[in-house]
Amino acid sequence: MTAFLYPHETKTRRIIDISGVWKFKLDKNNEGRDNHWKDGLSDTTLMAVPASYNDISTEKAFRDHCGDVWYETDFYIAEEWQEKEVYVRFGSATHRAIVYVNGQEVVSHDGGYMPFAGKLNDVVKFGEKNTMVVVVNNELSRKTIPCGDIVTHANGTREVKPFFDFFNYAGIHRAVKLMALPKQRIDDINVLTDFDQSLGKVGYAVSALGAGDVSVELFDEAGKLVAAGEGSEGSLTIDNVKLWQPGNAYLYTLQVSLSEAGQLQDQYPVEVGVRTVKVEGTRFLINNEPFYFKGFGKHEDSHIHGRGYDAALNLRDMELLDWIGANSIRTSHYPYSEEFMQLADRKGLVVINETPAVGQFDVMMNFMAAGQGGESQSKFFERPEVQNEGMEAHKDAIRELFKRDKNHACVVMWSLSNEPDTSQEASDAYFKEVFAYARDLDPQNRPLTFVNFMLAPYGKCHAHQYADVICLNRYYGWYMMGGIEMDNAGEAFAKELAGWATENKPVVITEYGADTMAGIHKLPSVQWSEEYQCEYLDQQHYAFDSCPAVVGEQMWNFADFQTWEGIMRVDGNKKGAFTRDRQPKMSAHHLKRRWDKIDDFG
Ligand code: BDP
Repeated sequence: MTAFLYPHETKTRRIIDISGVWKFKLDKNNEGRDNHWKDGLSDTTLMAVPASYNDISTEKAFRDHCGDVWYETDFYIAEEWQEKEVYVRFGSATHRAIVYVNGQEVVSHDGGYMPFAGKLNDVVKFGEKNTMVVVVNNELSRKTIPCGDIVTHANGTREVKPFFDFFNYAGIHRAVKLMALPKQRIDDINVLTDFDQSLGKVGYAVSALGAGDVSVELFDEAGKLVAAGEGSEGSLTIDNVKLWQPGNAYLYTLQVSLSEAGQLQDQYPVEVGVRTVKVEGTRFLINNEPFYFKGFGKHEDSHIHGRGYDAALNLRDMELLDWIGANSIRTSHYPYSEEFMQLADRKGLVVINETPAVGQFDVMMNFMAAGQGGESQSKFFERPEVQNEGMEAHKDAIRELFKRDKNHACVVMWSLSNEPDTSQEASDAYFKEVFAYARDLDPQNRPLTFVNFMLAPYGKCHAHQYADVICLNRYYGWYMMGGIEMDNAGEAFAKELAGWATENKPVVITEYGADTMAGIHKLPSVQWSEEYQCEYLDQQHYAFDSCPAVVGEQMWNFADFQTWEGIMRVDGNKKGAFTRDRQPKMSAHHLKRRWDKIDDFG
């Protein structure tokens, strides 16, 4: 668990951020592993950490690289850290990495959006300079999460072909930190909250490494002690509890201490929002009230940084979400940074937390075929590599996400996959196993879902029976029934929704959108114009309002974002309500007018 507790500095923990500008080298000929680049790089250029490496250079070779890239930096470890356990921790490296310190491997990790940490005590020189080399790889296959493929072109150039449209940004995307931790320490904490009228309850379970007695104290936002307890498991009560509410967050701090013979060994804080989440029939209840999701599917995506962590961007996004009257987002299509999740807790932003399982169907062309009313040719879930290695990678991704994010009040539901091809019969057995696996992992037992795509409309989906909430991505009026036919899109969508409503589960529309170039205005509207996007939204909203089982609408996408290049996209996906530089399109004002009138509850 060492990697999964966020690196907070406390009385007993020391953290140093070693992000910055590091040495960097593309492994154009795929030779670094054989030629021991782990021992030190030559002929390097420079790279920002954290950042995607793709959009920094002016060379295509960087942007479109397939395979390994190498990073190197030097760091010191203080003499006085010898008594501690010392780790290097990466917030994420996409999609996989191996870390070497002074030539020796300290950790490797698969999966591009989760933290990992390597122990340094046996490989570092305390009080002296140490060298770290990191190899990061961006390849995708049907055995990886997310899914994709690699093609080799006539001139020998290899290209990653993701089975999704967002750009396959890669690199060290989140901060790299040195951590000095006590040997006897807190290793894991679970919280479970509840309330009964004005009485709040915070259940907790702590596991520790090494001996020691656990005690906990709960503080309110003013720093006042409101409850305390002894022992590694227990329940605290809060009089006159202030609930964590959408748009109106309140966070207590659970201070966990580990002591031996009266000596403090370790201390670690967890922010706790007291709230409950439940699905009842077609209603999604937060704090026992029926909640209506208003918001977006997002991306971690911006100019230059790519998918690299950007604190200013995250704050701007929070401001825009607030302005437009949104109360929720989905972390499409991978887990976002820990700092984003902390902000969501703080701001009361409701989050559907998605794993990086995206592209679980054979080719993008199926998607095109579906838009034209064709049948999927995909045999994705019949492939042994998907059923074996792919399934294992998927389970790893779920387990790690739940471990990292289980205590966040903002997380109200887990999305296990985006748009898998559940029109195939073989997807039934696959998702039966994946859902069964995930069911046991969340101490808070939050609802589980996956996001259904239009190839598996009502009556044709083989996996929705395992989901607590039906999440639908639909493009009536864009990929199908676009242009002159759009006037019928709302009715067609409403018809499908009426089918889903008979399942007696809540329905959330997790994607609906139309590509729109900011600044193109047409009267009458045409596709890609700002007018069309607004008219498109009206058609969708008509359908949602016709169906009482619909408990939420998350437009695709919050902002324009970078994609692979090709005939479907003009320098990116332009379905944003905001542009990539976070300014509103006409549709943003249109949405605001609607969402300002829809209450969070009701
Ligand atoms: C959906 C995908 C999303 C795409 C969107 C689109 O879930 O990632 O960006 O379509 O085509 O199928 O805009």
